[in-house]
Amino acid sequence: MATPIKDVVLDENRPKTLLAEKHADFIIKLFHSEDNYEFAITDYLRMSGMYWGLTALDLLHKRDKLLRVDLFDFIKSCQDPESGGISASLNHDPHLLHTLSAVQILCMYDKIDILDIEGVVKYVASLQQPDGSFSGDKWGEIDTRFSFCAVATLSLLKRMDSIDVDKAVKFIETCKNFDGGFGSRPLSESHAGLIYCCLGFLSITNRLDIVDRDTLAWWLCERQLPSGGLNGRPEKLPDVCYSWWVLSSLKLLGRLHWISSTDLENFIMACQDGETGGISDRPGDVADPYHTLFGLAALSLLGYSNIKMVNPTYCMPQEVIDRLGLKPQVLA
Ligand code: GRG
Ligand code: ZN
Repeated sequence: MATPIKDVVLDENRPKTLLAEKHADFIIKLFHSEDNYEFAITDYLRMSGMYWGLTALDLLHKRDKLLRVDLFDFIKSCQDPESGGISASLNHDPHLLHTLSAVQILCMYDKIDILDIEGVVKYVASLQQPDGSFSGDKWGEIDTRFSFCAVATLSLLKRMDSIDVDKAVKFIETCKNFDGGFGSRPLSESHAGLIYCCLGFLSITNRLDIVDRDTLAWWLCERQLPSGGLNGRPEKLPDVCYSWWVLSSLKLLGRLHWISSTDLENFIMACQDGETGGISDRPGDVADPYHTLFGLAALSLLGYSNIKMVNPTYCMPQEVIDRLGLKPQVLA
């Protein structure tokens, strides 16, 4: 039976070029909107939100437009002195996702020393389970996202020695599916976001050899729809964030050329908001910093001029990864 396709149609009057200035203004405005309702209700994802915004701004060569020293005080105050983990915001529980985001931001600004680094290392190591997997926090949810967050954080800190890497790899291997993809746990459905997490994990641990390369690359390139956009799994609508999760995965597999870059570029451009700036999941939807970062990062992988080169494993500027001397694995 054929797989039903859900897609969108791009409007003739859609934006066709990159609205870089507008996107920078959109991000900067978000950093100055502490008093509004939306800011208040997104407290639970503040640290990752800051990583999305600051990375987007940096990729646009506009980092200097936002000089706020209180950012670093805020990050420092989110580190829990007891566990060493970092939370999304003040008075929240520490979590691996926000620990990684904080470490990513501080690496980008070369300010990692403001943290208690031993505390972070101890926190990440404490979340590894006997089967090699990682829980996201002390409450115990297991997910391949957290395996990625753990090794991304520790590799940025050059402390991979603090966990059992072989066991961590074995757990990821148990999440591999018949279609070459990976899910959140053993026997879970393949999903592009989790495929990125598992390939990013294997790139950092230098174990991309365990991947069924062409089976997976085929599944990934099948995510492209007639609109040019990519979905995260069969029968789903296209969404700009999958431009990153799918494309970075194809890049790690050395198969970026298996999708049409012109069609994807058209789709991402069509998701820009010409009035407010920013990029949304689909044309006409409300823009947000998450889709703005992943749209820009995908354009960077496509070689778009005027956007800094992004690293496909860490989703950080390549120049930062080079400065740290990291060489995550990428298949030729
Ligand atoms: C440093 C870039 C970076 C990432 C950190 C958090 C994380 C690691 C990656 C997230 C990966 C991701 C997007 C996982 C998706 C999880 C999931 C099963 C989402 C379900 O999505 P739906 O059903 O969306 O809401 P679709 O598009 O499938 O309809
Ligand atoms: Zn999305």
